[in-house]
Amino acid sequence: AILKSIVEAQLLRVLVLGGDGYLGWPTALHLSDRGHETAVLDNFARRRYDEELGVQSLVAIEDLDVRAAAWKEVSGKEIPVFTGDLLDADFVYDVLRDFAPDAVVHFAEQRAAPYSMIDREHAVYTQHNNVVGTLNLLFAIAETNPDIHLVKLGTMGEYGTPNIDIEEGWLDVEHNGRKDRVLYPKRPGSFYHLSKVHDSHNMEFACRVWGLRATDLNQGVVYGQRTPQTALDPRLATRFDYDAVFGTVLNRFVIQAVLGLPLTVYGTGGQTRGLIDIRDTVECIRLAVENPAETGEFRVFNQMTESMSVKEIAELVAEHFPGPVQIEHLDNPRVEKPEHYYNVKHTGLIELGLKPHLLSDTLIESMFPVVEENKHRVEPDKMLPRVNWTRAKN
Ligand code: NAD
Ligand code: USQ
Repeated sequence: AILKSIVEAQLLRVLVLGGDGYLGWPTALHLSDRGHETAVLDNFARRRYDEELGVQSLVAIEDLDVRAAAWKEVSGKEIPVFTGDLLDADFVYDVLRDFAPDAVVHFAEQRAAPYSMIDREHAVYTQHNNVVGTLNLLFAIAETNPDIHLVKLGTMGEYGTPNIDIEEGWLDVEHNGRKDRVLYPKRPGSFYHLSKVHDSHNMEFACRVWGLRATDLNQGVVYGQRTPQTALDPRLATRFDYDAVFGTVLNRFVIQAVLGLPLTVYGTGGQTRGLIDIRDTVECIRLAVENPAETGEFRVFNQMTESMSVKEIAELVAEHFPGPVQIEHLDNPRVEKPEHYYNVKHTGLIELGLKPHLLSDTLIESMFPVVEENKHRVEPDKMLPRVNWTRAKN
């Protein structure tokens, strides 16, 4: 049945922007494996942030060309590599003309909230890189082929933690006896998360006025490192960040548990977030690509599979780790509500066929061994948060 559905699925040309990153690379492999003609684009900014911060991925990663060659060896499939910056509009137009994609999957942004809160320079860099990169892309799509389906990574953090249910992108409002459907109100928690809100508005406008088609995937915090394709060869591994700037919460807690370091819960740990397994991320992208938005439609999915408070995440890691684990509550360096209502609608991707991997089922087998094999690469000093939300600094 799986073979039949693969044969029946329309094979597409898909360009993955940010294809050298944590999620972009495994997504490119998943799409290529599925039979789509897949290319990747990246400017390697992420590798430069590592140099700037003096950190490295927990798992060693190969250069993008080496990864693409390894994939050819393992699968027989080509993944062409385009090297360049989305801020270079001519380059973006040229790549769209050259590769002529049916869909563009856009991961290529500065994605760490703490990085955007270091100082003015990092906030400006983040918003300029993210907002202008996406704008260049919208213009290039509109001019070269407005039929291209843009699949864009947004974030659950666009919504913040409102005291009402979080809908999928849109909200039906009744006000003074009249009704309308409006973009869901946003209250993000960092200059990075704000950049995603600005992107969403620009995309909705481009769909409304130029008739583009776009899917905005408001993704929760991702965990995990291996996918069926990256596990085929060590040269296909994707990055795994543990430092306090780029490491995400569950990945960090797992690494801390293996290293015997206390799990760093910020504040009370009552703050609740949406989570998703990396294997579900790549599958959600496939589902969005294979089921495009309509012409003129700005479609939004909440790409998360379960919600959990930070304290619950720490307790779960401690419960599953086969050894002693200490949980430490640090003063929260961020400004965020410690306790709040959190109820998110996330049925769109399930309706397209997503079968989620839930956290408690899969944590031990998929993550502890990867960390164990690579723990000698960790610098424990880089685990402690140093970026503070309350200080504005030039
Ligand atoms: P990542 O930093 O590992 O990958 C992003 C890639 O984009 C990097 O390889 C980087 O070099 C590239 N890039 C950045 N700016 C670019 C530019 N101007 N031109 C060309 N390439 C550029 O990040 P990731 O964790 O893979 O996240 C990918 C996307 O998913 C981001 O947009 C992020 O906001 C979103 N997202 C990530 C998570 C998560 O937990 N990792 C959760 C929700 C949403
Ligand atoms: N946290 C801790 N201890 C830690 C690290 C984090 O308590 O050691 C807490 C934070 O205070 C926060 C929560 O865990 O409340 C999540 O933090 P995070 O660093 O894992 O995630 P976040 O900064 O929100 O950003 C990550 C990705 C980003 C993506 C976002 C999805 O880096 O690209 O957009 O997750 S979401 O959170 O849904 O907005």
